[in-house]
Amino acid sequence: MRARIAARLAAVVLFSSLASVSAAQPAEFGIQDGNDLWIPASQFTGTAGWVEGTIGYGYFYATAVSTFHAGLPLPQGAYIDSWRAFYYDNSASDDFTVSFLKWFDDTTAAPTPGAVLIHEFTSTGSPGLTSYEQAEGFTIDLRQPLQPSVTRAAAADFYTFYVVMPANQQVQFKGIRVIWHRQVSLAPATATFNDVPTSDPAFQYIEALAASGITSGCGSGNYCPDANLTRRQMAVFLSKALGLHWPNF
Ligand SMILES: [Ca+2]
Repeated sequence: MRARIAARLAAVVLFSSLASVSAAQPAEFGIQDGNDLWIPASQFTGTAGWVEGTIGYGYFYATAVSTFHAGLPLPQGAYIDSWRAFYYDNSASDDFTVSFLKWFDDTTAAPTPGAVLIHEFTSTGSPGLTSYEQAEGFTIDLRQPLQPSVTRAAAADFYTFYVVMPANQQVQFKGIRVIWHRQVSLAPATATFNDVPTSDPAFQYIEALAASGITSGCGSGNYCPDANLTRRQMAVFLSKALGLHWPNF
């Protein structure tokens, strides 16, 4: 029994030390965590079908000059730290091209989808198996060009990666990795609560809580920023913020 307790204590100590180590690293939530989104070439659809290549596992090429798109499924306010395209270019005459685009609906009587080019990369020469990284620093905004009065139903913007492939087996494409993280939304211009002016050091965060329906303040147009939080209020804040709790199945 004593050995078992000792083992359990050792496990607790080990777990505690692991916890203290991981405390210095980002957790799988919050605004510091880098999320890793992998979009394989097989998810890109376009003017021709892919052929799986023989050079490296999971590389694809096109049998005719072709263009391919893949959507970027990120939420509003997601911050793109960087993206990396994995490709194979061993052709002196043909190259691999990838673009990062933002698309939006035209609102005129003859609507035509529009696009804004955010970044484009084209390989050159015959470097062989390689990849390209683009540091982005870009916030996903699904409201433009209709902001700030856009409604959720009217937000038609989306982002894509756009790949142009030559008809050459010596140019192949594997996929794109996107690193992104969450952000707290920017502070609004005017204050919601009488007692939390725009100059308050927590203004941005209190406004974000109010805008997302987590709190409506303490009454009479106030938030009571220096009041104590009860366990009752803590439960409401956490449950609303995390969408708690649906049972597993
Ligand atoms: Ca080339």
